[in-house]
Amino acid sequence: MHVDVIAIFPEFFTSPLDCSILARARQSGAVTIAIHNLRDYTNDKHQVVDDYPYGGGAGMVMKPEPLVQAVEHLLAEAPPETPVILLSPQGRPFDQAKAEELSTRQHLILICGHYEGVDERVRETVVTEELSIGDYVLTGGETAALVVIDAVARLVPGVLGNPASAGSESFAGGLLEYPHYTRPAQWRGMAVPEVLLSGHHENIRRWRRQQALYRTLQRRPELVASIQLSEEDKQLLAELEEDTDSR
Ligand code: 9D3
Repeated sequence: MHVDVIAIFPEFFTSPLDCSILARARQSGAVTIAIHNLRDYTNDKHQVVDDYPYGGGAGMVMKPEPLVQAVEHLLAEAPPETPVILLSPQGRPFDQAKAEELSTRQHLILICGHYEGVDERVRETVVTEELSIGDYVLTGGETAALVVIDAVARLVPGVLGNPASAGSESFAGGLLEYPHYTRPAQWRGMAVPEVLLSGHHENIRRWRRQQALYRTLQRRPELVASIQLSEEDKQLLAELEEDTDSR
């Protein structure tokens, strides 16, 4: 997969994309990422990328011409139907299903918004979809682009060593994860649950499923409501209601 990012602060991306799994993905060639400085697509001496809003009001608006020049330049080298994604607070909420969908694409173009917003005609001209990463206010679209790149890149085949680790976790199964423990078995007076030391794989599987259900019910009840519970799930939940020990 190739990702082009258009930003006014290209330096923002250097360390996050040069660390850990993303650095390895780039070195291996499974994911290539190019950061483009929006100012390189201006035609004036001062490389101006923003201007005052028509109608007045606070803040500045990103000018359409540099953004559209940048996108058109990148689209010329991209496969047909390449998504052009604007990161903005007005976008559809980004989620795991969207990450999975994007991970199947050969090429993505991400536009990081800044200032009060982007001239509406950029959407009409080149943007194919608009994504938000959640209902909180960021300083700009760069952090959102990093979130999207991180969530999508790890799903690209070959990026994670073990293909199972991409799937069997929070959200992939629709539930939050069960609690994890490692050595020592006793630590600061706290014991690892007995069942995990028992070697009884079926009991461990049931305990983990029950814990995942319990946690999700406590913390994210809307997720439990959105999945299809098996007969075993219903039994595990009923057990929790009668038995304070299994919580
Ligand atoms: C007071 C009006 N603000 C809209 C909520 C203006 C505004 C704030 C922050 C305009 C742009 C921004 C910068 N944010 C993004 O570009 C952004 C974002 C976000 O703030 N939250 C969640 N997802 C995203 S994606 C891009």
